[in-house]
Amino acid sequence: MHKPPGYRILDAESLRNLIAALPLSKQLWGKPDSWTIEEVGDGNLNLVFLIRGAEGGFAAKQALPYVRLVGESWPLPLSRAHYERAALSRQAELAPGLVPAIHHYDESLALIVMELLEPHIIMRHGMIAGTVYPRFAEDITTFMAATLFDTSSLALSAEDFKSLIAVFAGNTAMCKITENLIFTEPYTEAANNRWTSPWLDGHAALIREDADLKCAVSRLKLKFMGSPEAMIHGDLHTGSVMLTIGDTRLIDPEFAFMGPMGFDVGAVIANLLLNYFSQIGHEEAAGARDDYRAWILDTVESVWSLFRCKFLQRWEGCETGDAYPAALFSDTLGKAALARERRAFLDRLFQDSLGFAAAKMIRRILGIAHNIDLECIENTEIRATAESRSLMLAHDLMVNANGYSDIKVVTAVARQINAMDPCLSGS
Ligand code: SR1
Ligand code: MG
Repeated sequence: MHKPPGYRILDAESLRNLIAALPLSKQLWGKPDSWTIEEVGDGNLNLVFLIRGAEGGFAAKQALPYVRLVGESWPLPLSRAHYERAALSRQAELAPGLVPAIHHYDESLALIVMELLEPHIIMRHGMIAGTVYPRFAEDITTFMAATLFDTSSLALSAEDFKSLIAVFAGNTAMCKITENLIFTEPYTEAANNRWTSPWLDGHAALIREDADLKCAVSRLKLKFMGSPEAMIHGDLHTGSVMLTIGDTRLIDPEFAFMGPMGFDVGAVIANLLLNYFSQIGHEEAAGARDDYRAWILDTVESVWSLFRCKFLQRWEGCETGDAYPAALFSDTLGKAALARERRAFLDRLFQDSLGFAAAKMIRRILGIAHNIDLECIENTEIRATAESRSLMLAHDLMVNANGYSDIKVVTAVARQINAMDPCLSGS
């Protein structure tokens, strides 16, 4: 593994010295030894420090040369910080106000010092607590429509589009994580896999034996590996969202590359649905979270319908992309054909998004990296009920995506599955 000269793993004191020597330290006020610095990273990969002075603060994220979740036995290139910075910079231009500002970048330390988001919290935690986020659907769809449409060949010239492919082409190690952990390992007897045993043993075995499902997930993997449609965030789950009631920021695009748009849209839908099914483990009495469940499913519907609308609007107002040259569609018949073409494109993207959502739900239950939404349910039987309901929906979404003509069908089926007898859904 390549470690740039000068790379060292930081701790609070070495970070204090490093920041103190930078001009941005003035924004913290007070002497460096008065700053508080704590390492708070709870993700799978990196160190995250919060640095607070008398008047302000920063967040500093450092890539480790290995996967934090597993340790040094699983090396991982530091270059992910380079791609994260490249993606964050591009996202800041395309979706202003929806990503944290970068204040300093040190390539040799794989360190990004950025805006401290306070009092924002990770969305997953807020949803476990039952907090409604009224801005979320608007903000996430603005982000996805802008970043996905504007980095595609629907908006860009052929030259600019290919340059963007080149910018992210080296992020192969991060793609490989996704290719293995999402599209392969949950469908085989991989050493990394784990699930809520013994309740889900049967589910896990059925998934390993289901040839149709394995074809469907491999079709999605093919699309992930070979469809550079747009610059995708690449890991857009609710742990990559920091928010308050009135402000939403998307963080952590270290998996960014030119990939299929549906991978991002599907990640958002999947993580909302996983949280929906997890609510049985968070409510104080049966039904106490029903209003919250309704908000989650409304949000799932809004995410797709607002995204579709905003993406179409961007396309309708854009004549710069080389994929559909404006000159071919300038007459009345051409305009009508292009309008139909746009809708057909969105229909295909919807199907892709449901497939990717399904893959993301299955990996969080049977693969290595689980979601706190489900993991924090201490009663294993209740957790298994939530997980098996999630698997039931995911399985159907993946093999039967064409049967879901509309996002409201997805939420209706989720509601039905959630109402099933726990014994049926947990067996
Ligand atoms: C071993 S890394 C596992 C997962 O963590 C990240 O958040 C990605 O989702 C990745 O798949
Ligand atoms: Mg992350």
